[in-house]
Amino acid sequence: RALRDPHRPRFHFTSPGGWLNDPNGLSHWNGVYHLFYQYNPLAAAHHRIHWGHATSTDLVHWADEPVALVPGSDGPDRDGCWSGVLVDDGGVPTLVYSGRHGEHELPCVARGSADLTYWIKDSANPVITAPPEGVDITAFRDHCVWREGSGENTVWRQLVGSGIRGVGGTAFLYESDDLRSWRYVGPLLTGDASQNQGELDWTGTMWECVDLFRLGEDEEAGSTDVLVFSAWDEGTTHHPLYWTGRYQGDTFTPTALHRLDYGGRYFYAPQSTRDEHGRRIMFGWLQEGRTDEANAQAGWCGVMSLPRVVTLATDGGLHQAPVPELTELRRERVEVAPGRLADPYTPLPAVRGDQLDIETTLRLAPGATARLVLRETPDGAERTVVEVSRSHDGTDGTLRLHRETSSLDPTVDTEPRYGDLSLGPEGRVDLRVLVDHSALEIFANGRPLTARIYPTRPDEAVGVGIGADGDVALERFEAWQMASALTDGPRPLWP
Ligand code: DQQ
Repeated sequence: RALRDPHRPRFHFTSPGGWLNDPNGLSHWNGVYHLFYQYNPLAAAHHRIHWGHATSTDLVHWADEPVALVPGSDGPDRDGCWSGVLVDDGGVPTLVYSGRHGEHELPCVARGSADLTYWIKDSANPVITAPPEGVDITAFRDHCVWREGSGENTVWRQLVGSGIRGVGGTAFLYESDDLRSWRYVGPLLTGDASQNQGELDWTGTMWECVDLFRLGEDEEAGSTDVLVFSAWDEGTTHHPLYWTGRYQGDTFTPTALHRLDYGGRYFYAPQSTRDEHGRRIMFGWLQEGRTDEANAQAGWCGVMSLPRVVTLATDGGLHQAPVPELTELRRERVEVAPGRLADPYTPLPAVRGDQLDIETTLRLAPGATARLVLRETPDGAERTVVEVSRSHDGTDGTLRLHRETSSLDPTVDTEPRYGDLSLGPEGRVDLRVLVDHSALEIFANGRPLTARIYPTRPDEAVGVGIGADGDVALERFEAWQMASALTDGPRPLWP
C-alpha cells in the first residue's frame, strides 16, 4: 500500500513504511555512507521512536539495514531513542542519542559492531543524569559531539540542545575524556526568544538538533564557524536557522543569523557530516503537509532530503547544492532554446513529469519576475509555481514558491513560501529544481526552498511551463527525467 501511494518520492529516501523524521548518526565510515533516522516502524505516527538505518556507497542508492536502536522495555530510553550522532571512539563506532522516559530526555550511549549494524547500549546510561543544575530549562535533547585538541591534550566536547525559560533557545556545552562521564562547561550561546516572535527567523524557546561545524579551513580566505539549530516552541517545530561566527574556547561569537532553508519546517532538524572527500554533507527531514489521517492511510510518512553539499557563499551565508552524484539518475534530456520569456508562461510539452531535474539560468531586468510552472493539470486547475524576482531598484532578489493552487484538497498545506536571494551580475539567477512526486527541492543561487505538494490528480499533474512578467532572458534550460533510486522488490518493515 505504502509503495503504491503516488505521492511517495522515488529518488528521495523514505523509510520502508511507518514514520520517519530527523536524520541521525550521519557518517562516512570506511567508504560507506550511513544514514540513521528517527523511525517508528509500526505506524505512520510519531510514537516510541527507533533508529532506522540505511547505507549507501554513492549517496544515491540506499540499502535498508536492521533497525539500529529499539526503545528499551525498561530503562532511560523506554519511551524512545531520540536524535543523536555517531562518533569514532578510537575505532569503535559510538552513538550518542537522547533516551526518552516519560516526558524527558537524557543523553545515552551505544557501541556498535565494526559494520555499524549491531548496537549495545551502555549500562551506565544515561551518561548525563540531569540537565544543568539551577537553570530553568524548556527541554534538553539532541547532540553534537566532536573531538578537540591535539596530541595528549584531546577531549570530547558535546552540545546538548536546550532553552532557558524566559530567555531563549540555547546549546549547553559539556566535556568528557571517555564519552561516559561529562563535565558541564556552560551555555555556548543563548538566543533571545522575545525578539521577532513568530517571524521567519525567530529563534524559538528551544534549539533542537544543534550542529556545529567549521567551513573553509583549507581556504586562504579564512574559515567560518556555523551553528545550525531548529527553532522549536511548546510542541511546534518552526524552521532551521544558523549562526555564522567564531567558535573559540567555550563560546560562540555570532556574526549573523540566517534562515537555512526557506521551506521552514519542510527542511527540519538537519544534521551534517564531513565525508571522506572533505565535503560537508547535510540532510534534513521533509515533514508532511497533509493530515495525520492521510499519513495513517498512506502507511508511510516523512521524507529525507537529498544530500546537500554545504559551502561558504560569497555573501557570508551558506551555499547549498544537491550532491553531484545525483546526476547519475538523469535520463532523457530536453533543452529549451534561449530567448525572452513570455507573459504569463508557455507550456513545455517536452518536459512533462513528476520525477524531474531542471536547471536553468535566467537574467532578470529590474522589476522583472520569472516563473517556472510545475505539476500542472491539463485544465490548469492545479499547478505549483516557482518564482524569482528582482526589485525595481535592481538590488534585491526574492525566491517564492506558490502552492496556493498546488492542490484542490482543502486539507493539505498550500501556504506560499519565500525568502531573499542575492542576484548575480545583471540579475543572474541559477535555478535548480528537483521534483519527486510530493517532494520539491528548489535551489536559487545556492539558497534552498524545500516543500511538499499533493495534487489531487497526481497522474495528470505533470505539466511544466516557463514564463515571465517583465524582461527576463532565458540563457539556458535543461531538464531530465529522473530514474527511481529505490531498490526493486518489497522492503521489509523489519529489515
Ligand atoms: N525530533 C526528535 C528529537 C528532536 C526532534 C524526536 C526534532 O530528538 O528534538 O523524534 O524534530
